Amino acid sequence: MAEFLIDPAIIEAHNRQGADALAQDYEALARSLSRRGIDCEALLQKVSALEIAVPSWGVGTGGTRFARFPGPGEPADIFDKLEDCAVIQQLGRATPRVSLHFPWDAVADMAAVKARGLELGLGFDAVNSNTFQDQPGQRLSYKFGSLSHADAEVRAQAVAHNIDCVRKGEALGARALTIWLADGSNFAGQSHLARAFERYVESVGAIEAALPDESWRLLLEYKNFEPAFYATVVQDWGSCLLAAQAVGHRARCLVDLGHHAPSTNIELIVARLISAGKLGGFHLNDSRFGDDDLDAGSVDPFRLFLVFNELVDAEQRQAWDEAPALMLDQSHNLTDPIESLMLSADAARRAHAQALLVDRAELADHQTQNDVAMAAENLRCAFRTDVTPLLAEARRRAGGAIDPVGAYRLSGYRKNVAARRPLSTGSGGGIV
Ligand code: RM4
Ligand code: MN
Ligand code: MN
Repeated sequence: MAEFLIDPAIIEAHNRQGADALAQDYEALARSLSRRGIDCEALLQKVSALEIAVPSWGVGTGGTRFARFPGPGEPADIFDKLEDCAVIQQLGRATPRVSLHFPWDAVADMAAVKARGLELGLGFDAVNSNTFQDQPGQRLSYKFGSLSHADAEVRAQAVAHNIDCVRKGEALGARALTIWLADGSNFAGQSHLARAFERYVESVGAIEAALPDESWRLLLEYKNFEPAFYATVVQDWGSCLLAAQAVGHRARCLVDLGHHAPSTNIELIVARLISAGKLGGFHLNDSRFGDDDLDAGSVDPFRLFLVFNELVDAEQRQAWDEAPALMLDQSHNLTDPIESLMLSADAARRAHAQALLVDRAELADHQTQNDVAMAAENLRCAFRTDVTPLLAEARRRAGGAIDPVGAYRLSGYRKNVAARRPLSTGSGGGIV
């Protein structure tokens, strides 16, 4: 039995207020879905099974390159972060695992972190390495790169850090390491484009060889720009796929939705990576420009739906050996991170539910007949279905809140932690 940080009586009382309306809305939805030949209960089971990991770095207030405006009661260390993640899970019931980032979340006794997670009802998802910053006391600098650095000693240091992250992940019971690489150049001629990539692949190969067993995955991120603006070593899915293919079957590509140019067709990339057997996972968020990490589904929910549409299609075609891992990767500059993360997990489940509503036999017919209007309308029909009562009912049945943000506000959790956690500083810009 998990230790609850929000008094279950508060959730129960809040749920009681919304119970009648939800029962009516759920019944109405079930009736309208049944007219479309869809069993609402079966849909609810599938939606309830979708789990999304929460990033430990997402529960702190983020910033822009210019400034960070701290929020009240920000977590000071990994144990505080776990508490916030536990609240997200207690209310939302969609996020049972946390993704840690090292060295940000490193402590001497990682087993204590695992134990605390267990107490709070949390498990651990992919661990993340960080060679995009220098740490105090670090022997060699990453100013000019890490895994792709021209100097073999710097590369070895970066490889060793990643292997250390894997060991920490083992202590937590995690099964994947995610690498996002900041390496690249700002000037034409600064680095040798081909050799830098070769060095990256060699380094990643060394990390892959150090994975504990066959069940582990090495998830490689790509990003089109920043902090390198002229050339980024792993700038796109093509480079990422080449690396994953060169390294071996445990290496897969991770699609961070925010790591693309604004009008990129991400669902097409998803389809390609599935075909290649190399789609390892997602960092979900929404984005206007690239790596601005807005809340998933907050700007363009249709785009999120189209991504999930590819996933459901692949699942039903049995087009993969394993489903990709789903994680959020967001920066919350203006909102309470706990609220944003609950709403984002809900957005992911919503997109999944809508994708499950697509009538794929009918869609295939429209595609065969080249009935463009009806094919497009088929997808929009699924997207337009308001599955809000289904998502709320899934939470309620799992012991969560019908309205997670409402229950959270009622609980006074933020005020309580603000009273005991030291105020964090707002100086300087921040990446997350
Ligand atoms: C990067 C990338 C990584 C995350 C860092 C903090 O842009 O998305 O996943 O580890 O930000
Ligand atoms: Mn990411
Ligand atoms: Mn990012």
